[in-house]
Amino acid sequence: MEASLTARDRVGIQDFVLLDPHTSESAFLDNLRKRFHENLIYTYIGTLLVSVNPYKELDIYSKKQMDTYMGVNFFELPPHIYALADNVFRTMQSEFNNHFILISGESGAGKTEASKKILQFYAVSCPSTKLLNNVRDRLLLSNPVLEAFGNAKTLKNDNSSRFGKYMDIQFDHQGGAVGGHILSYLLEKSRVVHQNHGERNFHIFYQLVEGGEEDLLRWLGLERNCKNYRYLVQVRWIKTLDWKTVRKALSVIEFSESDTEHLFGIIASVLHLGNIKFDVDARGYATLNNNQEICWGFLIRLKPKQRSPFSVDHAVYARDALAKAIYGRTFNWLVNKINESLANKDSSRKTVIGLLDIYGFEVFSVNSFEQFCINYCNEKLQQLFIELTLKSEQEEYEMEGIEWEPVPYFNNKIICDLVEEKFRGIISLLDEECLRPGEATDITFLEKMEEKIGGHPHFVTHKLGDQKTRKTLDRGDFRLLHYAGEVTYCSDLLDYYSFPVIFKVMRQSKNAIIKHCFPSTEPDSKRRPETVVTQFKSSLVGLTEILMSKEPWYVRCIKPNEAKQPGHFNDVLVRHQVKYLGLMEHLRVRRAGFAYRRKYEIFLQRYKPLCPDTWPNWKGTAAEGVQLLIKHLGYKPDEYKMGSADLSEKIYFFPLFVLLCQGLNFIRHPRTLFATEDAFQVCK
Ligand code: AD9
Ligand code: MG
Repeated sequence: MEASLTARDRVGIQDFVLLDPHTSESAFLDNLRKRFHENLIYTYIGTLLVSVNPYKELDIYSKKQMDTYMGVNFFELPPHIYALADNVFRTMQSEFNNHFILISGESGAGKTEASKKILQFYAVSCPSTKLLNNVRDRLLLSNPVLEAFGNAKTLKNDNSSRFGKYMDIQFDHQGGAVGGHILSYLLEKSRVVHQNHGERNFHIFYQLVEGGEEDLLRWLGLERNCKNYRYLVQVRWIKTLDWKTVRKALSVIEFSESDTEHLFGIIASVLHLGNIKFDVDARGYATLNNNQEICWGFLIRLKPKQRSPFSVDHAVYARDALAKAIYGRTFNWLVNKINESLANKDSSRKTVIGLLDIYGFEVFSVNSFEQFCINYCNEKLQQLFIELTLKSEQEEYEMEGIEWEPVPYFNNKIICDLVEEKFRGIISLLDEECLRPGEATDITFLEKMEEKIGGHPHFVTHKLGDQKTRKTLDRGDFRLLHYAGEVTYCSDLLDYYSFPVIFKVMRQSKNAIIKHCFPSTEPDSKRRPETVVTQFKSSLVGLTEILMSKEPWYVRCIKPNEAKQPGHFNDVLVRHQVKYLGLMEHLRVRRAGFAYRRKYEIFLQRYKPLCPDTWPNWKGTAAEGVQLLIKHLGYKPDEYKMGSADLSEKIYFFPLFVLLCQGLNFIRHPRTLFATEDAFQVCK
């Protein structure tokens, strides 16, 4: 007994639900810290997995570990990302429905690593045939390619995802991974032309310049020195995947020689583009020594029946806009190309597990359009988590007629509304300003926000005073009090320049990818296209719909320190994350609620051997059987509850679409047994 107490003291508890019912935030933190120092980075809250970034390689991801977790009951082994992956897989197999794993946490917390571990687990644990191995390799190798083009070093993370990624892995009846599909969300294109101090451009640029074969570099007109390229001036060596890995990955996912040539041609031309320098002519307009057509596109903006020459600033802006457009469109082409290679042509029914790995919440000293979008995206995901866990779980008790003391929680819907509400949300106001090119400025946008949403408790500007946060603000800035912390944004979110001349030139390119990315059916410049932020908002609505039609699972990643150091557990930093991730509330609902719930039939099936005299001649209903069984096992009335929701009430929980696809068998708890923690111990 004493020995086990000592062990528990040392390594903490592997499921927070087993902590004292009145667990304080400090006790929660103590448990996380204890485990972290023992290299036990995973802890459960029921089926939710909390993961603390160890910032060092741990010997827990071997093939042997994978085998250990394969097909084993979730709670029977120490918490692990493999246990979660396996549980999701087996639930999908037995219930034949679709699932998703939402991996969240701030920048550098370990989301991308977690998603890679899950994918690797499926790659190893799924049935294998020659054909399936092909798919498996492509699924795995899509990662290094997308990381090369979509990740970069930031101050928060040396391998920070600068795009959002949702990946569906499709499984056949036997559980073989037969295909996949990737959706990408808003790449941070501005990084191509500008990086903050201490940050880098996308990895691929350095991989090419530093690792590219001599012949290739010569052909591309590149020198092996990053310092020679304006877009790469801030060179700092970091460990990334090497050039050869990216090359090999490209060939496995069916990129032809000519595809890769064109792709690297584009990367090189972006670098060359960045090095174009403009001079000033006698009238103060931008000129170029070089008189190529593309250069002409940078110097003159065609307005109807009028040519207006550019200043140097304008010309630089046009050059950078082109570099961003080329890179952004090429990235989308890349994702489509990968999707073609992952596509499953067989039309038989599949089930999917979706993996969501999005850029985490981030705060820098200067935060602009990209941070606004990234943090808005994180608000939306937190909102989804709240909707699906804290809110729906409490509603379920109400519906099942179970006595319940509501657990209060902070609902960040108020912040989502502030950003996205029709007509008066920040995005709407931004759209309105974008409709007034030439008139609208950062300041008019700011004034509009002050007028329309000045009274909002989560919005602050210089003029409104700093009562809400008591920190000074510059006139051009505004601050949002996000669920995860305060962020000050500069108000230059407006972006309305378009350069049709350059795009026309692009269409004449001999590079097949460029030709494809700048089609001649480009929406004409007279019709106002949707602004980038509105497109982003719509894509997030689409993502939410995709997720809501699936069964959710959660991995909440925590960053232990800002210095990316192993062994450092910063209490203040971790406490803050525990707070805003809503982990205490989630635990309270789980703990005060019912850790275990099973459909009567399933419970009976599994535990009737504990009461062998009664079966197999039992004639009553499943509910009566459960009553009998738990009485026989000696449970007291306050240790369990019998749910009473009927089928029609339960339908409310599941989107009609899923019901139609899966048939009524899908409904898991038409009548549910709820058990308290002690009862749950036996059930385990
Ligand atoms: V961002 O929002 O994309 O900026 P992520 O994705 O949350 O961020 P990432 O997974 O990239 O963070 O992890 C950051 C770094 O932490 C990795 O490059 C690893 O060096 C380190 N890390 C994260 N998880 C683990 C792990 N399970 N084991 C070892 C880890 N190292
Ligand atoms: Mg990431």
